[in-house]
Amino acid sequence: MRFDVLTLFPELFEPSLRLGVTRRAFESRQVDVQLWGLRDFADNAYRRVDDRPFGGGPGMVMLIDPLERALAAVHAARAAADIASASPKTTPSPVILFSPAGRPLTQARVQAFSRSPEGAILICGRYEGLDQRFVDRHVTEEISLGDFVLSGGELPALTLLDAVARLMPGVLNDEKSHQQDSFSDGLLDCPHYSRPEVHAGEGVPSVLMSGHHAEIARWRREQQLTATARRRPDLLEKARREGLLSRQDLKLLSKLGL
Ligand code: 9D3
Repeated sequence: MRFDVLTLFPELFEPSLRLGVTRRAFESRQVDVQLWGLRDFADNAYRRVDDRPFGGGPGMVMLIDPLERALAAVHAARAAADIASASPKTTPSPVILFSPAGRPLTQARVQAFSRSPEGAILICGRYEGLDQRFVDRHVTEEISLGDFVLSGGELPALTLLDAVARLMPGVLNDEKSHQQDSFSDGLLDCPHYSRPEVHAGEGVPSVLMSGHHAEIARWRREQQLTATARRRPDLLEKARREGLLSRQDLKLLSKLGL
């Protein structure tokens, strides 16, 4: 799939796309990221991409004209690549704006992106935001990372790309870690331990050294359920509602009074 990223800071993306397990997905073009520097679409004289808001107030607004020229270039490049491809598509590309006013990103949305052949056009805002007329005409979805304030949409875009890339086949060494991901069954993860067996006088839970696979699985599930009940009761309620808990899970929770 292809992601086109419109940003004032394309250099911010390049190092991250070359690191870690997700690098495989980006370098193989399984997740094909094309970066577009918004300043390249400014009026040549000043390379200006922002101006003061009508009506006054603090901060600057991203100008509609450079944004529209950049988006037109992206649409043209995607159409050209699509016509050249073996299986041209008919669905229009989603245009995603990262914005504090967007809907929070979820693993369900990440999974949907990872299964969509068309990918998306990602727009990273800076300053106070974009001219609303651009949003109204072109943006199909606004996504936030949560209720805290960042200085722009670049880190949210990188976050989405990372989350999608690690779901590509062959990117994680162990395919099972997908299914064991926190949130794929709606629960938090269990604790993990490795060598040394004793560190600063502290051992590891003895069940993990017992070699009893069924007991280990039961202990881990219990850890997941209790951690989720204590830290994220909202997630436990959701897992209950969605029927993701087994009869054994429910029995254990009621035994623990959760
Ligand atoms: C008081 C008005 N501010 C909104 C909270 C203005 C504002 C702050 C920060 C406007 C834009 C930004 C830049 N943030 C993003 O572009 C952004 C973001 C974020 O700040 N938090 C969580 N998710 C995201 S996605 C994009």
